[in-house]
Amino acid sequence: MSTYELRYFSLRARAETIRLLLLASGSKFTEVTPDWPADKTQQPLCQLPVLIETLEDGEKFTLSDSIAIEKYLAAKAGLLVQTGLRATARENQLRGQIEDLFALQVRYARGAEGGKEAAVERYKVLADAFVKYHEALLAENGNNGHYFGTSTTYMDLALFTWVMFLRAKSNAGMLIPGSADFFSAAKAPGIDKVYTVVRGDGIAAAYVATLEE
Ligand SMILES: N[C@@H](CCC(=O)N[C@@H](CS)C(=O)NCC(=O)O)C(=O)O
Repeated sequence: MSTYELRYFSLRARAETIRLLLLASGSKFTEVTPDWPADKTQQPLCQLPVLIETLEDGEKFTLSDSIAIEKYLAAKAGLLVQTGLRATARENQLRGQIEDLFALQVRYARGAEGGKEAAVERYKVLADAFVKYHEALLAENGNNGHYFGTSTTYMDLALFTWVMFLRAKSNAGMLIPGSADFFSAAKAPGIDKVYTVVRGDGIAAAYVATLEE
């Protein structure tokens, strides 16, 4: 069985779905927090997260980019949608929409004043469209707490960590003001159901236990 090293900052942000997937699959892994920016150039693409897999025979596989890492781990755990190319394309689209909003949060948190305003305006438009689109899709699937079919897949997990990121009290000061409101239970009941179902799903139990730590 492979073992893993996950390199990231001590933040619940871009590596959260990766942590969830490692715990959900019962993988043996260690977390390393590089010294930043001193260790920046030691990373394959000068950024984090980075995953290093050590295979049973000692071979190493190093992967950068959060979504690539997530999809690799989800595929290994059998958590990607397996009902055809269109479902896979939709899964990629939905995950990409989360990334668009996440990138705007980073722009807001890190950007200069003018950049902040532009990030807020863009976020409002995209979050509104996101919620409408996802609510329609989830309703089409019977509002059962899953994007695809009747069991938890990668997209459900990704949505869970996104909503968790928005709702975490510890993040409140750095997020776009009001950004979580778009995703409230009242305004996004289908999305909230996915959040609740994943939180109570055995697959997320090991991860959820870490939230109380
Ligand atoms: N597309 C990349 C973006 C990675 C990224 O922006 N990482 C940030 C942390 S969330 C980073 O390494 N920042 C430190 C720096 O650029 O110096 C991914 O999803 O992994």
